[in-house]
Amino acid sequence: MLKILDAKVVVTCPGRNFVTLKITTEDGIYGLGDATLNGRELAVVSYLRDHMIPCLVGRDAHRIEDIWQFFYRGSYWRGGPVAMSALAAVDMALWDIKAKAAGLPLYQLLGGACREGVTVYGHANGETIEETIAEARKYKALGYKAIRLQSGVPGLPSTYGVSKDKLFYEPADGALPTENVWSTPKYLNSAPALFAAAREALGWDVHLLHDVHHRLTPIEAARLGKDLEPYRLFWLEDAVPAENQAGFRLIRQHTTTPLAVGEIFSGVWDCKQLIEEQLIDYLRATVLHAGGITNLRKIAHFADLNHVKTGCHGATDLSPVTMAAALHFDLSISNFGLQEYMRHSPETDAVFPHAYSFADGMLHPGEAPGLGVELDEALAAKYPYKRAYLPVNRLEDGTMFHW
Ligand code: CS2
Ligand code: MG
Repeated sequence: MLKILDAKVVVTCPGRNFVTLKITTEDGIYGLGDATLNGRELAVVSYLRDHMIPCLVGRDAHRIEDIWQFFYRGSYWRGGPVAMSALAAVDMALWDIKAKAAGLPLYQLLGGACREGVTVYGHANGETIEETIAEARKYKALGYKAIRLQSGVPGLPSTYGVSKDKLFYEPADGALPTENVWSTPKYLNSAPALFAAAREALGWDVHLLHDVHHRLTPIEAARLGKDLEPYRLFWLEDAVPAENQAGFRLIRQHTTTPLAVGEIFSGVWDCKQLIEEQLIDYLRATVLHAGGITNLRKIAHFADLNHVKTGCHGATDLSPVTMAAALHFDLSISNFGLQEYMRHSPETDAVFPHAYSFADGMLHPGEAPGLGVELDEALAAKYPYKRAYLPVNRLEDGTMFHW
């Protein structure tokens, strides 16, 4: 028995908001869990502080699966991004504790390493094709084997994934939602040219990816997939909003461009049909938003039965705690595909010192016991919460659209 004595939520904003759960046991061992939900952070803070922590104290920290089931089934109102992010934080912290108690890096408790390192992809973006390719060259020079390309759309003032700061991308940019403008015709006319130029400039020994960010209809996505086939993308991400999983059948009928989806998924029910019918190639679900390591392992094993690989989300709004947990998970599963790695800012890295490191296009979680991440609470306290929203998107005629 490793009795939970205390659990607390730390909110900090070293350039962007992060929500961290810290669970401490009677032996003094503590574990960390990330509970950050970009733009809705305080909802998860309350879900943890007001509803979950009172039920945590006094339980045996070793009983991870039982505690997971207690909070999943016991909440009655199952699933969704707030509850599953909160549950994920508890789960990450308990796995951190268990591995620290065993004196092992977490991946060793998850079955050990299936590979030498975790191949990651970086984000190259620019206002123009030329600027985007120049950024991509920098990532190639850094040793990345896979690079996501996002470029400005001629005729639009801004678009997803194109940021002022080229190395640290943070979309939550306003105390109230900023309004972006979108045009699918302008986008569809410009995207293929980006990849034609990219293959010309970068060659074929680097994986190229692209994030549509939920903005097409299935037939538009089918057209884009066909247009991009000559450039052999590693994946085309979030081609359409995925609430209607059957919508992916139409895309699949028209194109062989590999499809990735799932960074906003809360669990297996968001992707069961996508996986069973092999409507996607990569599942983007994360340790943070899909209910923790306990849940994501089950989903990954189910995906493995259907030729679907993992491709965990790893944007800046997932803290280094999630990045570390993802790396232990990625190292330990057989159907690993690719890991997103949007570097955090130096301020964030100072608040969350960590053992994971980058070399030769891969990240490794390191050999520190547990997740291998710390939380500098004194430094965290210097960055108070600062409300920030993700943008919203309207079509040129003002119609509300997907961001
Ligand atoms: C994006 C994210 O990294 C990605 O693939 O979809 O940047 C996403 O926009 C943010 O995580 C939203 O908070
Ligand atoms: Mg994405």
